Amino acid sequence: MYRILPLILVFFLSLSGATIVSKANADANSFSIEDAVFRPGISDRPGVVFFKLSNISDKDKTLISAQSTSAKKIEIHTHDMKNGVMRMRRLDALTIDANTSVHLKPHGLHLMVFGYTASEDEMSITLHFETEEQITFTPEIVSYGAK
Ligand SMILES: [Cu+2]
Repeated sequence: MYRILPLILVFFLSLSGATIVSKANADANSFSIEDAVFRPGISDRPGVVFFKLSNISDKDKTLISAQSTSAKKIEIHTHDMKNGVMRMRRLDALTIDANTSVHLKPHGLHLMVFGYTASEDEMSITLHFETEEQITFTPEIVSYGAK
């Protein structure tokens, strides 16, 4: 009996895991991600992620967070001009209107990656939306100096 119980638990855990995966696959139909690039920071400075995020659904979608198992924290940032100086500012959320795209690019919107641990050659990032939809992508890792 004591041996069977953990097995049953594992079975139910894997069942719920499977549900999450299929939901994520279905949700992936609402979005497309193109030209995703991750530039790790030099030494322990934060890195940045750029990509084009398209909302290919008929409803507005709001990005509320991003995470990666290879980073301590990922924030949504934009740039503002203040007194003639370009400054980064953290956003709590980023809405992509129905059937439009946003471009995360240098000097504009970006994801800021803190505490990147380059333990593997690839990094996957999961975006979480207000609707509980999520999409995972793997940006190309490009170091500074490279183009
Ligand atoms: Cu930033």
